[in-house]
Amino acid sequence: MIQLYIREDCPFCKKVDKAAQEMGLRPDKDYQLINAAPLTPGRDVVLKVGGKAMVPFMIDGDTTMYESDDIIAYLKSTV
Ligand SMILES: N[C@@H](CCC(=O)N[C@@H](CS)C(=O)NCC(=O)O)C(=O)O
Repeated sequence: MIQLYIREDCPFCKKVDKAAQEMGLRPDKDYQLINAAPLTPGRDVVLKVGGKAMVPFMIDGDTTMYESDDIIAYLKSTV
């Protein structure tokens, strides 16, 4: 399942989540939202896999991506 690392207070994260839902994707069914606020396990994954302390961050198998617009474009083209 696509993993989307987010922070509750992040407008770019909200934008991606909203776009995903508008595409018909369902949280917990089609993609997983994971809290990546500082000092969370999700933050550790973002840093380890992506190398940058930035959200939103997406993992879909071997594909990883920062940048909300890129993630939305990826979802549109692949899902
Ligand atoms: N251009 C990026 C901006 C992302 C961004 O600025 N994210 C902020 C949160 S809203 C961030 O990662 N801040 C640093 C942090 O959370 O450690 C995008 O569109 O995704």
